[in-house]
Amino acid sequence: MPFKILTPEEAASYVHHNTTVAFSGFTPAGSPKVISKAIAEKAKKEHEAGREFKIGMITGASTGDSLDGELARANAVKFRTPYQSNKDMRGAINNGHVEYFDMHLSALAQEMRYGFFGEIDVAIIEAADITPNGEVVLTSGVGISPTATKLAKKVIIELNSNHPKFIKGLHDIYQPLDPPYRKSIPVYSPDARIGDPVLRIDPSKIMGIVETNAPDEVGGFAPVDEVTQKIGDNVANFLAGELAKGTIPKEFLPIQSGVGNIANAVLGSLGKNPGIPPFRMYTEVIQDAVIDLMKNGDITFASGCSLTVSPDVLKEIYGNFDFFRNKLVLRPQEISNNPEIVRQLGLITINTAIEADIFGNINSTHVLGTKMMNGIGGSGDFTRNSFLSIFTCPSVAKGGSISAIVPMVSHEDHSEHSVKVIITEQGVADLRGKSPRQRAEAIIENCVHPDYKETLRDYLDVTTGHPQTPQALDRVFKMHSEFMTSGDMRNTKW
Ligand code: 0RQ
Repeated sequence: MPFKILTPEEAASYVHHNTTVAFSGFTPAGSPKVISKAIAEKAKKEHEAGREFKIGMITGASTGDSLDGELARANAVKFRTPYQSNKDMRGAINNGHVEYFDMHLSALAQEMRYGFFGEIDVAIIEAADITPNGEVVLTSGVGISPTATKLAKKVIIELNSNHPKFIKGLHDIYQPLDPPYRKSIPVYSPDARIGDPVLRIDPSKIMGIVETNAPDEVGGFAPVDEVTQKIGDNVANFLAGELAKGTIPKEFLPIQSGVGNIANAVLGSLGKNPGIPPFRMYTEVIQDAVIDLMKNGDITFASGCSLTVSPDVLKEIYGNFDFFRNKLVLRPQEISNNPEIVRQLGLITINTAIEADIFGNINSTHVLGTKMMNGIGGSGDFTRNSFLSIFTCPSVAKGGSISAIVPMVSHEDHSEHSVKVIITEQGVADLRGKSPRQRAEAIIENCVHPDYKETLRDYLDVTTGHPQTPQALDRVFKMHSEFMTSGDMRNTKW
Protein backbone atom coordinates (compact mmCIF):
# COMPACT_ATOMS: atom_id res chain seq x y z
CA MET A 1 0.00 0.00 0.00
CA PRO A 2 1.61 3.31 -1.05
CA PHE A 3 -0.30 5.34 1.55
CA LYS A 4 1.13 6.34 4.94
CA ILE A 5 -0.67 5.17 8.06
CA LEU A 6 -1.29 8.30 10.13
CA THR A 7 -2.34 8.86 13.71
CA PRO A 8 -5.48 11.01 14.04
CA GLU A 9 -3.22 13.82 15.33
CA GLU A 10 -0.97 13.59 12.25
CA ALA A 11 -4.07 13.74 10.07
CA ALA A 12 -5.29 16.80 11.98
CA SER A 13 -1.99 18.53 11.26
CA TYR A 14 -3.22 19.09 7.67
CA VAL A 15 -6.10 21.21 9.02
CA HIS A 16 -5.32 24.80 10.03
CA HIS A 17 -7.20 27.95 10.99
CA ASN A 18 -9.44 28.93 8.04
CA THR A 19 -9.04 25.57 6.29
CA THR A 20 -12.22 24.55 4.47
CA VAL A 21 -12.85 20.87 5.11
CA ALA A 22 -15.39 18.69 3.32
CA PHE A 23 -16.44 15.58 5.21
CA SER A 24 -17.87 12.28 3.97
CA GLY A 25 -21.09 10.70 5.07
CA PHE A 26 -24.72 11.61 5.28
CA THR A 27 -26.29 11.74 8.74
CA PRO A 28 -24.03 9.91 11.23
CA ALA A 29 -23.76 7.16 8.61
CA GLY A 30 -20.35 7.28 6.96
CA SER A 31 -19.15 10.46 8.60
CA PRO A 32 -15.59 10.54 10.05
CA LYS A 33 -15.28 9.76 13.75
CA VAL A 34 -11.66 9.94 14.87
CA ILE A 35 -9.89 12.62 12.80
CA SER A 36 -12.65 15.08 13.72
CA LYS A 37 -11.97 14.52 17.41
CA ALA A 38 -8.27 15.19 16.82
CA ILE A 39 -9.15 18.44 14.99
CA ALA A 40 -11.28 19.47 17.98
CA GLU A 41 -8.37 18.74 20.36
CA LYS A 42 -6.05 20.78 18.14
CA ALA A 43 -8.55 23.66 18.19
CA LYS A 44 -8.69 23.60 21.99
CA LYS A 45 -4.87 23.69 22.23
CA GLU A 46 -4.66 26.54 19.73
CA HIS A 47 -7.28 28.52 21.66
CA GLU A 48 -5.42 27.89 24.93
CA ALA A 49 -2.27 29.24 23.28
CA GLY A 50 -4.22 32.38 22.35
CA ARG A 51 -4.40 31.62 18.64
CA GLU A 52 -7.46 31.60 16.42
CA PHE A 53 -8.59 28.24 15.07
CA LYS A 54 -11.85 27.84 13.19
CA ILE A 55 -12.51 25.79 10.09
CA GLY A 56 -15.09 25.98 7.32
CA MET A 57 -17.16 22.81 7.54
CA ILE A 58 -19.03 21.24 4.64
CA THR A 59 -20.78 17.93 5.19
CA GLY A 60 -23.31 15.81 3.31
CA ALA A 61 -25.99 16.34 5.93
CA SER A 62 -26.03 15.87 9.71
CA THR A 63 -23.15 13.86 11.20
CA GLY A 64 -22.37 12.10 14.47
CA ASP A 65 -21.39 13.65 17.78
CA SER A 66 -17.69 12.91 17.12
CA LEU A 67 -17.82 15.41 14.27
CA ASP A 68 -20.52 18.04 14.81
CA GLY A 69 -20.60 17.75 18.59
CA GLU A 70 -16.82 17.73 19.16
CA LEU A 71 -16.13 20.63 16.78
CA ALA A 72 -19.00 22.71 18.16
CA ARG A 73 -17.90 22.18 21.76
CA ALA A 74 -14.34 23.14 20.81
CA ASN A 75 -15.67 26.34 19.15
CA ALA A 76 -13.76 25.20 16.05
CA VAL A 77 -16.26 26.05 13.28
CA LYS A 78 -16.32 29.30 11.33
CA PHE A 79 -19.07 28.37 8.89
CA ARG A 80 -21.12 25.28 8.33
CA THR A 81 -23.47 23.96 5.69
CA PRO A 82 -25.88 22.12 5.12
CA TYR A 83 -28.31 20.12 7.39
CA GLN A 84 -27.23 19.44 11.01
CA SER A 85 -29.04 17.98 13.98
CA ASN A 86 -26.51 17.87 16.82
CA LYS A 87 -27.62 19.60 20.03
CA ASP A 88 -24.30 21.42 20.57
CA MET A 89 -23.92 22.43 16.92
CA ARG A 90 -27.50 23.74 16.95
CA GLY A 91 -26.65 25.72 20.09
CA ALA A 92 -23.48 27.16 18.50
CA ILE A 93 -25.47 28.17 15.42
CA ASN A 94 -28.24 29.80 17.44
CA ASN A 95 -25.86 31.70 19.72
CA GLY A 96 -23.89 33.12 16.80
CA HIS A 97 -20.64 31.15 17.18
CA VAL A 98 -21.11 29.42 13.82
CA GLU A 99 -22.21 31.11 10.60
CA TYR A 100 -24.63 28.52 9.26
CA PHE A 101 -26.23 28.61 5.84
CA ASP A 102 -28.93 26.13 4.98
CA MET A 103 -29.09 24.53 1.55
CA HIS A 104 -31.08 22.06 -0.52
CA LEU A 105 -29.01 18.89 -0.23
CA SER A 106 -29.20 18.09 -3.94
CA ALA A 107 -27.63 21.43 -4.83
CA LEU A 108 -24.63 21.33 -2.51
CA ALA A 109 -22.12 19.29 -4.56
CA GLN A 110 -22.74 21.20 -7.76
CA GLU A 111 -22.41 24.55 -5.97
CA MET A 112 -19.08 23.37 -4.53
CA ARG A 113 -17.99 22.58 -8.11
CA TYR A 114 -19.27 25.95 -9.31
CA GLY A 115 -16.86 27.50 -6.78
CA PHE A 116 -19.59 29.21 -4.74
CA PHE A 117 -17.83 28.39 -1.42
CA GLY A 118 -14.24 29.01 -2.48
CA GLU A 119 -11.56 26.34 -2.50
CA ILE A 120 -11.92 23.01 -0.73
CA ASP A 121 -8.64 22.48 1.08
CA VAL A 122 -9.06 19.06 2.65
CA ALA A 123 -11.52 16.18 2.25
CA ILE A 124 -11.81 13.65 5.08
CA ILE A 125 -13.50 10.51 3.86
CA GLU A 126 -14.57 7.34 5.66
CA ALA A 127 -13.88 4.16 3.66
CA ALA A 128 -14.45 0.43 4.01
CA ASP A 129 -11.59 -0.38 1.65
CA ILE A 130 -8.98 1.29 -0.55
CA THR A 131 -6.70 -0.04 -3.30
CA PRO A 132 -3.18 1.29 -4.04
CA ASN A 133 -4.52 3.15 -7.10
CA GLY A 134 -7.06 5.07 -5.00
CA GLU A 135 -10.25 3.07 -5.58
CA VAL A 136 -12.32 3.53 -2.47
CA VAL A 137 -15.29 1.50 -1.24
CA LEU A 138 -17.37 3.95 0.77
CA THR A 139 -19.33 2.95 3.90
CA SER A 140 -22.92 3.57 5.02
CA GLY A 141 -23.32 7.09 3.60
CA VAL A 142 -22.21 8.64 0.29
CA GLY A 143 -23.12 12.32 0.68
CA ILE A 144 -20.79 14.69 -1.18
CA SER A 145 -17.71 12.41 -1.19
CA PRO A 146 -17.31 12.23 -5.01
CA THR A 147 -17.23 16.03 -5.33
CA ALA A 148 -15.29 16.59 -2.11
CA THR A 149 -12.45 14.29 -3.20
CA LYS A 150 -12.42 15.67 -6.73
CA LEU A 151 -12.08 19.30 -5.56
CA ALA A 152 -9.98 18.96 -2.42
CA LYS A 153 -6.28 19.71 -2.61
CA LYS A 154 -5.60 17.01 0.00
CA VAL A 155 -7.57 13.88 0.94
CA ILE A 156 -7.32 11.90 4.15
CA ILE A 157 -8.96 8.49 4.47
CA GLU A 158 -10.51 7.17 7.67
CA LEU A 159 -10.44 3.43 7.01
CA ASN A 160 -13.16 1.90 9.17
CA SER A 161 -13.13 -1.87 9.66
CA ASN A 162 -16.61 -1.68 11.21
CA HIS A 163 -17.81 -1.76 7.59
CA PRO A 164 -16.78 -4.98 5.81
CA LYS A 165 -14.95 -4.81 2.50
CA PHE A 166 -17.54 -7.12 0.89
CA ILE A 167 -20.06 -4.25 0.72
CA LYS A 168 -18.35 -3.23 -2.54
CA GLY A 169 -21.24 -2.91 -4.99
CA LEU A 170 -23.63 -1.30 -2.48
CA HIS A 171 -22.75 2.12 -3.91
CA ASP A 172 -23.46 3.65 -7.31
CA ILE A 173 -21.08 6.58 -7.78
CA TYR A 174 -22.14 8.92 -10.55
CA GLN A 175 -21.35 12.57 -11.03
CA PRO A 176 -23.21 14.60 -13.65
CA LEU A 177 -21.43 16.94 -16.02
CA ASP A 178 -21.87 20.59 -15.19
CA PRO A 179 -23.69 23.18 -17.34
CA PRO A 180 -23.48 23.93 -20.19
CA TYR A 181 -22.60 20.27 -20.84
CA ARG A 182 -25.03 18.52 -18.48
CA LYS A 183 -27.05 15.66 -19.92
CA SER A 184 -30.12 13.99 -18.48
CA ILE A 185 -29.41 11.48 -15.71
CA PRO A 186 -30.58 8.01 -16.80
CA VAL A 187 -32.27 6.82 -13.59
CA TYR A 188 -35.62 5.56 -14.87
CA SER A 189 -36.26 3.15 -12.01
CA PRO A 190 -35.22 3.23 -8.31
CA ASP A 191 -32.94 0.20 -8.83
CA ALA A 192 -31.07 1.63 -11.85
CA ARG A 193 -27.27 1.54 -11.56
CA ILE A 194 -25.63 4.16 -13.72
CA GLY A 195 -22.19 4.65 -12.18
CA ASP A 196 -19.28 2.96 -10.53
CA PRO A 197 -19.22 0.76 -7.39
CA VAL A 198 -16.07 2.55 -6.19
CA LEU A 199 -15.02 6.17 -5.76
CA ARG A 200 -11.82 6.86 -7.71
CA ILE A 201 -9.49 9.32 -5.97
CA ASP A 202 -6.25 10.63 -7.45
CA PRO A 203 -3.71 8.72 -5.27
CA SER A 204 -1.26 11.63 -5.35
CA LYS A 205 -3.73 13.69 -3.29
CA ILE A 206 -4.13 11.07 -0.55
CA MET A 207 -2.03 12.21 2.42
CA GLY A 208 -2.57 9.01 4.35
CA ILE A 209 -4.91 6.68 6.14
CA VAL A 210 -6.16 6.68 9.72
CA GLU A 211 -7.43 3.29 10.84
CA THR A 212 -10.44 2.84 13.11
CA ASN A 213 -13.34 0.54 13.85
CA ALA A 214 -15.70 3.07 15.42
CA PRO A 215 -19.40 2.38 14.73
CA ASP A 216 -21.79 4.91 13.18
CA GLU A 217 -23.29 7.07 15.91
CA VAL A 218 -26.92 6.56 14.91
CA GLY A 219 -29.41 6.92 17.77
CA GLY A 220 -32.51 4.74 18.16
CA PHE A 221 -36.06 5.89 17.59
CA ALA A 222 -38.66 6.82 20.16
CA PRO A 223 -41.30 4.07 20.24
CA VAL A 224 -44.39 4.83 18.15
CA ASP A 225 -46.92 6.59 20.41
CA GLU A 226 -50.61 7.28 19.97
CA VAL A 227 -50.05 10.51 18.01
CA THR A 228 -47.37 9.22 15.63
CA GLN A 229 -49.36 6.01 15.12
CA LYS A 230 -52.46 8.04 14.16
CA ILE A 231 -50.43 10.21 11.76
CA GLY A 232 -48.95 7.08 10.17
CA ASP A 233 -52.36 5.45 9.82
CA ASN A 234 -53.86 8.63 8.33
CA VAL A 235 -51.10 8.73 5.69
CA ALA A 236 -51.47 5.03 4.86
CA ASN A 237 -55.29 5.22 4.63
CA PHE A 238 -55.09 8.33 2.47
CA LEU A 239 -52.66 6.71 0.02
CA ALA A 240 -54.68 3.45 -0.06
CA GLY A 241 -57.77 5.56 -0.88
CA GLU A 242 -55.97 7.42 -3.70
CA LEU A 243 -54.80 4.13 -5.12
CA ALA A 244 -58.33 2.75 -5.02
CA LYS A 245 -59.61 5.93 -6.75
CA GLY A 246 -56.98 5.62 -9.45
CA THR A 247 -55.26 8.97 -8.85
CA ILE A 248 -52.13 6.96 -8.04
CA PRO A 249 -51.25 4.37 -10.73
CA LYS A 250 -52.22 0.83 -9.76
CA GLU A 251 -48.54 -0.25 -9.78
CA PHE A 252 -48.11 2.34 -6.98
CA LEU A 253 -45.17 4.77 -7.02
CA PRO A 254 -41.82 4.94 -5.23
CA ILE A 255 -41.90 6.56 -1.80
CA GLN A 256 -39.58 9.18 -0.32
CA SER A 257 -39.84 9.59 3.39
CA GLY A 258 -38.11 12.09 5.68
CA VAL A 259 -36.20 11.56 8.90
CA GLY A 260 -37.27 11.19 12.50
CA ASN A 261 -39.82 9.44 14.64
CA ILE A 262 -42.86 10.45 12.60
CA ALA A 263 -41.30 9.25 9.35
CA ASN A 264 -40.45 5.94 10.98
CA ALA A 265 -44.05 5.53 12.20
CA VAL A 266 -45.48 6.45 8.77
CA LEU A 267 -43.42 3.74 7.08
CA GLY A 268 -44.60 1.19 9.65
CA SER A 269 -48.24 2.06 8.88
CA LEU A 270 -47.66 1.88 5.11
CA GLY A 271 -46.26 -1.62 5.53
CA LYS A 272 -49.27 -2.79 7.52
CA ASN A 273 -51.99 -1.31 5.30
CA PRO A 274 -53.63 -4.04 3.17
CA GLY A 275 -54.60 -1.44 0.54
CA ILE A 276 -50.96 -0.68 -0.31
CA PRO A 277 -48.99 -3.16 -2.41
CA PRO A 278 -45.28 -3.91 -1.83
CA PHE A 279 -43.43 -0.77 -2.90
CA ARG A 280 -40.00 0.69 -3.66
CA MET A 281 -38.27 3.64 -2.03
CA TYR A 282 -36.32 6.38 -3.77
CA THR A 283 -35.30 8.40 -0.78
CA GLU A 284 -32.28 9.92 0.92
CA VAL A 285 -32.18 8.32 4.35
CA ILE A 286 -32.88 4.61 4.71
CA GLN A 287 -34.08 4.21 8.31
CA ASP A 288 -34.74 1.15 10.49
CA ALA A 289 -38.38 0.84 9.39
CA VAL A 290 -37.33 0.35 5.76
CA ILE A 291 -35.21 -2.65 6.71
CA ASP A 292 -38.04 -4.15 8.78
CA LEU A 293 -40.43 -3.80 5.85
CA MET A 294 -37.85 -5.23 3.47
CA LYS A 295 -37.57 -8.36 5.59
CA ASN A 296 -41.37 -8.77 5.42
CA GLY A 297 -41.43 -8.22 1.66
CA ASP A 298 -43.44 -4.96 2.01
CA ILE A 299 -40.57 -2.95 0.52
CA THR A 300 -38.88 -4.60 -2.45
CA PHE A 301 -36.07 -2.10 -3.11
CA ALA A 302 -34.60 1.02 -1.51
CA SER A 303 -32.37 3.58 -3.17
CA GLY A 304 -30.90 6.12 -0.77
CA CYS A 305 -27.88 8.20 0.13
CA SER A 306 -27.31 6.54 3.50
CA LEU A 307 -28.12 3.56 5.63
CA THR A 308 -28.98 5.51 8.79
CA VAL A 309 -29.93 2.51 10.84
CA SER A 310 -29.27 1.64 14.47
CA PRO A 311 -26.06 -0.36 15.12
CA ASP A 312 -27.90 -3.69 15.54
CA VAL A 313 -29.78 -3.22 12.29
CA LEU A 314 -26.54 -2.41 10.43
CA LYS A 315 -24.98 -5.59 11.85
CA GLU A 316 -28.00 -7.52 10.62
CA ILE A 317 -27.67 -6.05 7.10
CA TYR A 318 -23.96 -6.86 6.91
CA GLY A 319 -24.54 -10.30 8.49
CA ASN A 320 -27.18 -11.15 5.90
CA PHE A 321 -25.74 -9.23 2.98
CA ASP A 322 -26.69 -11.84 0.39
CA PHE A 323 -30.34 -11.04 1.13
CA PHE A 324 -29.88 -7.25 1.10
CA ARG A 325 -27.26 -6.90 -1.68
CA ASN A 326 -29.76 -6.65 -4.53
CA LYS A 327 -32.34 -4.67 -2.58
CA LEU A 328 -30.25 -1.61 -1.68
CA VAL A 329 -28.22 1.04 -3.46
CA LEU A 330 -26.50 4.12 -2.02
CA ARG A 331 -25.97 7.15 -4.26
CA PRO A 332 -24.38 10.60 -3.96
CA GLN A 333 -26.91 13.11 -2.61
CA GLU A 334 -27.02 15.02 -5.88
CA ILE A 335 -28.47 11.83 -7.41
CA SER A 336 -30.58 10.48 -4.51
CA ASN A 337 -32.23 13.90 -4.20
CA ASN A 338 -32.05 15.02 -7.81
CA PRO A 339 -35.11 17.10 -8.79
CA GLU A 340 -35.03 15.78 -12.36
CA ILE A 341 -35.14 12.17 -11.14
CA VAL A 342 -37.76 12.91 -8.47
CA ARG A 343 -40.12 14.18 -11.14
CA GLN A 344 -39.14 11.46 -13.60
CA LEU A 345 -39.90 8.63 -11.17
CA GLY A 346 -43.07 10.32 -9.89
CA LEU A 347 -42.27 10.07 -6.19
CA ILE A 348 -44.81 10.24 -3.41
CA THR A 349 -42.95 12.36 -0.87
CA ILE A 350 -43.67 12.41 2.84
CA ASN A 351 -41.86 14.96 5.00
CA THR A 352 -42.34 16.47 8.43
CA ALA A 353 -43.23 20.08 9.21
CA ILE A 354 -42.44 22.05 12.32
CA GLU A 355 -45.28 24.41 11.44
CA ALA A 356 -47.86 24.77 8.68
CA ASP A 357 -50.17 27.64 7.95
CA ILE A 358 -53.83 27.52 7.09
CA PHE A 359 -52.97 28.19 3.43
CA GLY A 360 -50.55 25.27 3.08
CA ASN A 361 -47.17 26.95 3.45
CA ILE A 362 -44.66 24.93 5.47
CA ASN A 363 -41.90 25.77 7.92
CA SER A 364 -39.56 22.78 8.28
CA THR A 365 -36.62 24.52 9.89
CA HIS A 366 -37.17 27.40 12.31
CA VAL A 367 -38.72 27.39 15.77
CA LEU A 368 -40.70 30.63 16.18
CA GLY A 369 -39.14 31.94 12.98
CA THR A 370 -35.70 32.57 14.45
CA LYS A 371 -34.09 29.48 15.98
CA MET A 372 -32.66 26.96 13.53
CA MET A 373 -33.72 23.41 14.23
CA ASN A 374 -31.94 21.14 11.69
CA GLY A 375 -32.23 22.59 8.20
CA ILE A 376 -34.28 22.02 5.07
CA GLY A 377 -32.40 18.81 4.26
CA GLY A 378 -33.83 17.11 1.23
CA SER A 379 -37.42 18.08 1.90
CA GLY A 380 -37.34 20.85 -0.73
CA ASP A 381 -35.63 18.68 -3.35
CA PHE A 382 -38.42 16.14 -3.05
CA THR A 383 -41.52 18.22 -2.27
CA ARG A 384 -41.28 20.66 -5.15
CA ASN A 385 -40.78 17.93 -7.75
CA SER A 386 -42.98 15.14 -6.45
CA PHE A 387 -45.94 13.36 -8.01
CA LEU A 388 -47.76 13.97 -4.72
CA SER A 389 -46.24 15.83 -1.75
CA ILE A 390 -47.43 15.20 1.79
CA PHE A 391 -46.45 17.00 4.98
CA THR A 392 -47.11 15.47 8.36
CA CYS A 393 -46.88 16.90 11.89
CA PRO A 394 -48.58 16.56 15.26
CA SER A 395 -51.31 19.25 15.45
CA VAL A 396 -49.80 20.69 18.64
CA ALA A 397 -46.34 20.91 20.24
CA LYS A 398 -45.05 21.52 23.77
CA GLY A 399 -47.96 19.95 25.59
CA GLY A 400 -50.58 21.78 23.53
CA SER A 401 -49.28 25.29 24.22
CA ILE A 402 -48.21 25.63 20.57
CA SER A 403 -50.51 25.00 17.61
CA ALA A 404 -48.46 23.61 14.73
CA ILE A 405 -51.00 25.30 12.46
CA VAL A 406 -51.01 29.09 12.45
CA PRO A 407 -52.25 31.92 10.20
CA MET A 408 -48.83 32.44 8.61
CA VAL A 409 -45.70 30.35 9.00
CA SER A 410 -42.93 32.18 10.86
CA HIS A 411 -40.40 30.96 8.26
CA GLU A 412 -41.21 29.51 4.86
CA ASP A 413 -39.42 26.49 3.37
CA HIS A 414 -42.13 25.04 1.12
CA SER A 415 -44.77 27.21 -0.43
CA GLU A 416 -48.47 26.57 -1.00
CA HIS A 417 -47.60 25.86 -4.65
CA SER A 418 -45.62 22.75 -3.75
CA VAL A 419 -47.60 21.34 -0.83
CA LYS A 420 -50.49 19.08 -1.84
CA VAL A 421 -51.60 17.32 1.35
CA ILE A 422 -51.23 18.06 5.07
CA ILE A 423 -51.79 15.27 7.58
CA THR A 424 -51.88 15.45 11.39
CA GLU A 425 -53.18 12.97 13.97
CA GLN A 426 -56.53 14.81 13.58
CA GLY A 427 -56.95 14.00 9.91
CA VAL A 428 -56.11 14.78 6.28
CA ALA A 429 -56.41 18.08 4.38
CA ASP A 430 -56.25 17.49 0.66
CA LEU A 431 -55.27 20.86 -0.83
CA ARG A 432 -55.24 19.90 -4.49
CA GLY A 433 -57.33 22.18 -6.68
CA LYS A 434 -58.38 24.43 -3.78
CA SER A 435 -58.18 28.23 -3.47
CA PRO A 436 -56.52 29.74 -0.38
CA ARG A 437 -59.89 30.19 1.38
CA GLN A 438 -60.89 26.61 0.60
CA ARG A 439 -57.49 25.37 1.76
CA ALA A 440 -57.90 27.24 5.03
CA GLU A 441 -61.29 25.63 5.57
CA ALA A 442 -59.95 22.13 4.78
CA ILE A 443 -56.95 22.54 7.10
CA ILE A 444 -58.92 24.00 10.01
CA GLU A 445 -61.65 21.38 9.67
CA ASN A 446 -59.40 18.33 9.29
CA CYS A 447 -55.95 19.00 10.76
CA VAL A 448 -56.15 21.61 13.52
CA HIS A 449 -56.35 20.46 17.15
CA PRO A 450 -59.82 21.03 18.70
CA ASP A 451 -58.29 23.54 21.17
CA TYR A 452 -57.40 25.83 18.25
CA LYS A 453 -60.22 25.36 15.74
CA GLU A 454 -62.29 28.27 17.00
CA THR A 455 -59.25 30.55 17.28
CA LEU A 456 -58.34 29.93 13.65
CA ARG A 457 -61.94 30.20 12.42
CA ASP A 458 -62.15 33.53 14.26
CA TYR A 459 -58.96 34.61 12.51
CA LEU A 460 -60.59 34.11 9.12
CA ASP A 461 -63.51 36.25 10.36
CA VAL A 462 -61.27 39.20 11.26
CA THR A 463 -59.86 39.42 7.75
CA THR A 464 -61.79 42.08 5.91
CA GLY A 465 -63.57 41.82 2.60
CA HIS A 466 -62.99 38.83 0.36
CA PRO A 467 -59.38 39.01 -0.75
CA GLN A 468 -57.96 36.04 -2.61
CA THR A 469 -55.84 35.19 0.43
CA PRO A 470 -57.61 36.18 3.63
CA GLN A 471 -54.84 37.51 5.87
CA ALA A 472 -54.93 40.24 8.50
CA LEU A 473 -51.39 41.54 8.16
CA ASP A 474 -51.40 43.32 11.51
CA ARG A 475 -52.27 40.06 13.30
CA VAL A 476 -50.65 37.21 11.35
CA PHE A 477 -48.08 36.44 14.06
CA LYS A 478 -50.38 37.04 17.05
CA MET A 479 -50.35 33.35 18.02
CA HIS A 480 -46.53 33.38 18.04
CA SER A 481 -46.30 36.59 20.04
CA GLU A 482 -48.90 35.27 22.48
CA PHE A 483 -46.70 32.21 23.07
CA MET A 484 -43.69 34.44 23.63
CA THR A 485 -45.53 36.55 26.22
CA SER A 486 -47.89 34.17 28.06
CA GLY A 487 -46.34 30.82 27.09
CA ASP A 488 -49.58 29.52 25.56
CA MET A 489 -51.07 30.15 22.11
CA ARG A 490 -54.48 29.18 23.49
CA ASN A 491 -54.71 32.66 25.05
CA THR A 492 -54.69 34.34 21.63
CA LYS A 493 -57.32 37.06 21.12
CA TRP A 494 -57.48 38.65 17.71
O1 0RQ B 1 -38.74 19.37 20.27
O2 0RQ B 1 -38.00 17.35 21.41
O3 0RQ B 1 -37.55 19.64 22.36
O4 0RQ B 1 -39.89 18.71 22.33
O5 0RQ B 1 -39.49 20.20 17.43
O6 0RQ B 1 -40.30 17.54 16.76
O7 0RQ B 1 -42.31 16.12 16.68
O8 0RQ B 1 -40.12 15.15 17.62
O9 0RQ B 1 -40.46 15.62 15.14
O10 0RQ B 1 -38.17 14.43 15.26
O11 0RQ B 1 -39.84 14.11 13.40
O12 0RQ B 1 -38.56 16.28 13.64
C1 0RQ B 1 -39.33 18.93 11.18
C2 0RQ B 1 -37.55 18.95 12.94
C3 0RQ B 1 -39.32 17.14 12.87
C4 0RQ B 1 -37.50 17.17 11.12
C5 0RQ B 1 -38.42 18.06 12.01
C6 0RQ B 1 -40.44 20.72 18.37
C7 0RQ B 1 -40.87 19.49 19.14
C8 0RQ B 1 -39.56 18.75 19.30
C9 0RQ B 1 -38.97 17.87 16.94
P1 0RQ B 1 -38.53 18.71 21.72
P2 0RQ B 1 -40.82 16.04 16.63
P3 0RQ B 1 -39.21 15.00 14.39
C10 0RQ B 1 -35.08 14.12 4.85
C11 0RQ B 1 -36.04 15.24 4.88
C12 0RQ B 1 -36.55 19.04 7.89
C13 0RQ B 1 -35.68 18.29 6.93
C14 0RQ B 1 -36.37 17.20 6.21
C15 0RQ B 1 -36.67 17.99 10.15
C16 0RQ B 1 -38.87 19.02 17.97
O13 0RQ B 1 -38.29 16.28 10.39
O14 0RQ B 1 -35.60 18.47 10.49
O15 0RQ B 1 -37.58 17.10 6.17
N1 0RQ B 1 -37.17 18.21 8.90
N2 0RQ B 1 -35.57 16.37 5.62
O16 0RQ B 1 -41.47 19.83 20.37
C17 0RQ B 1 -41.96 24.86 18.36
C18 0RQ B 1 -43.51 24.15 16.75
C19 0RQ B 1 -42.94 22.85 16.87
C20 0RQ B 1 -41.86 22.66 17.75
C21 0RQ B 1 -42.32 20.77 16.74
N3 0RQ B 1 -44.51 24.41 15.93
N4 0RQ B 1 -42.97 25.12 17.50
N5 0RQ B 1 -41.38 23.65 18.49
N6 0RQ B 1 -41.53 21.35 17.64
N7 0RQ B 1 -43.21 21.66 16.26
C22 0RQ B 1 -33.92 14.04 5.83
C23 0RQ B 1 -32.68 14.84 5.51
O17 0RQ B 1 -32.76 15.81 4.89
C24 0RQ B 1 -31.33 14.35 5.99
